[in-house]
Amino acid sequence: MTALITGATAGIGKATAQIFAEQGFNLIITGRRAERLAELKAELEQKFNTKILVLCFDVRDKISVENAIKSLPENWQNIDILINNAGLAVGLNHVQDGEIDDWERMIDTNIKGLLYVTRTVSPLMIARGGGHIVNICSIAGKEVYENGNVYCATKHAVDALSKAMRVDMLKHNIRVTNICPGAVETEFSLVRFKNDAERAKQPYIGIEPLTAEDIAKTIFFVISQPKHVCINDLTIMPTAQANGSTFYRM
Ligand code: NDP
Ligand code: 8X3
Repeated sequence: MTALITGATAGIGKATAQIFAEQGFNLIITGRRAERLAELKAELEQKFNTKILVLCFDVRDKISVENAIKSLPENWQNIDILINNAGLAVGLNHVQDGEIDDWERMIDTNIKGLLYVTRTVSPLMIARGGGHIVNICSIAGKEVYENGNVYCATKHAVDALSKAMRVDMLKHNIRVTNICPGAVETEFSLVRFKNDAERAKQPYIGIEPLTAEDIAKTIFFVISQPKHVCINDLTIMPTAQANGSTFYRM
């Protein structure tokens, strides 16, 4: 089995690569930070009996996405599982104070990037008669919260696209799963707060957040179901988080 994971240089994508490699999957790991991808490949190939292929590209660049995936050797084009994970939040402001560059980064990465990758990989799955696409959405794709505006809108788009893909790809035997986590402690908050490490810790103060491994295990559970079972939509939260904006902090 071969899986392609976008955003494997950190957080949920990296943890997913670790679990999949442990389970013997061949992996195509992608992201923009080439050094981290090379390190992860070396680590996983040394630890586990698996093959790892690195593709370094920015999901926002549709030509790079197409060229990278089309450059895959023929045996690596047999992609069984696509994990559309690469994504980010940048900034946390009211709409009237928002930075337009931040909005564009989120829209270009979370919506357009996911579409470019899906547009390139799904025909390969169709040609082989099936596959499984897992879109990493968010609780922000189910609800909105103060200051979340554009990030929430991008994840609502992912939620809609998961439903739409499920319909369009039904006759091609492609399962589509939408996974919606609450707060997961990764590099996400550091990116959202533009490398302000102190500010980045705040969302996790007084709660036990989810870990990247929690989500990776959930992804593995979803893709391990028998062929006739599709988990369409899964929301997973820290016990101390009730919804997009309600936390119980000790
Ligand atoms: P991290 O910041 O730890 O990891 C994000 C990954 O996305 C990195 O590997 C990064 O790789 C990749 N990425 C970002 N932008 C691009 C780009 N333009 N092109 C290619 N790769 C890119 O965050 P998480 O692991 O937490 O986030 C993963 C997904 O989970 C995101 O879609 C996020 O929205 C979602 N999510 C996160 C939650 C959380 O609380 N952490 C909760 C709910 C959903 P590189 O920088 O090397 O390109
Ligand atoms: C990330 C979770 O609650 O910060 O998608 O939007 S949240």
